[in-house]
Amino acid sequence: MKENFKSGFVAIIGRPNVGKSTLLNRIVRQKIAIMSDKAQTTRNKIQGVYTTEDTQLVFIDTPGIHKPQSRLGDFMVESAYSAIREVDAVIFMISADQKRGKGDNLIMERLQNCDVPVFLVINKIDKVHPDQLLPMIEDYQTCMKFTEVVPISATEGNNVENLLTTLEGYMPEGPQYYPADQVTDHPEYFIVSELVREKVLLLTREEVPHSVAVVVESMKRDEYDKIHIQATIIVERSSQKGIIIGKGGSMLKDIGIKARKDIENLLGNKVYLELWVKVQKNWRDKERYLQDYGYRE
Ligand code: GDP
Ligand code: K
Ligand code: MG
Repeated sequence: MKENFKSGFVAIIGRPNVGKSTLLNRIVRQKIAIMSDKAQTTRNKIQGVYTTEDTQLVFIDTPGIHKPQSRLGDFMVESAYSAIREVDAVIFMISADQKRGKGDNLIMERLQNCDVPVFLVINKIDKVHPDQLLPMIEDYQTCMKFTEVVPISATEGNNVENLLTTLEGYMPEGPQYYPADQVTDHPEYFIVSELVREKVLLLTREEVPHSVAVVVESMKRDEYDKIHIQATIIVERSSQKGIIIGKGGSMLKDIGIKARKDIENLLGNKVYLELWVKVQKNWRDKERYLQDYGYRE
């Protein structure tokens, strides 16, 4: 263990769409958590690792807290709360352009009993007038005591450096868990599947809801260093399959082109991406499918 090295795990928790994944991506400067303007796109805990000379912060991006609607929903909420118990600090993120809601109150109820530092991070300050911040901070401070309050803009990058320095100050002495050049400990399979799923949600908009999963079946490198990937998009209804394939396969082609670009950037290799679409009724309510698709640890 390096002399005086500090390290710790930091959970990012907050209502859907406040910008948790955006912040994580900015911090690790690489696209690892998928971003979308739809709620609940992040299903698993995704870790981003930020390493400096003397500190390592390991971030956990949690699925949004919301009312569970299926067993997958239950799992997502549980996963968010279990993250709180394993960490050295918690970022409770809110959005500057949103009023405090039930979801926020629910989260704060849970956070009140937690014995690690809790930082109130107000994101999207680029969207509001600075005068709006103080009343907002005061309002939240009536609910619970925060270690520090840090306003940021995850998309613009405002004050993100300051947030990192602040967090570093609260980390205990500890080992460097991951090599300095590693930004995530998730297998590439998972990240690739998330990138494909992001494109499906992005391009199909409201027509294909969250009942979509992507499984990477294989990833092989050929003699020219090109990576061949086979992935299956799983939907619940055949009508959704039709939408994803599109007229003459045009939608699936678009999804493939966009996902391939991101995957090539991520892996630094040329990629050949083969996509399949499969109907699997009610997979969200079947525990064993959750296991198969990696939503259980
Ligand atoms: P999550 O559900 O909390 O992970 O939220 P995302 O990171 O997926 O972000 C949800 C939406 O908010 C996306 O469209 C982001 O581009 C947008 N967003 C995130 N951070 C900011 C910010 O600082 N300013 C603005 N204007 N938009 C942001
Ligand atoms: K989101
Ligand atoms: Mg997210």
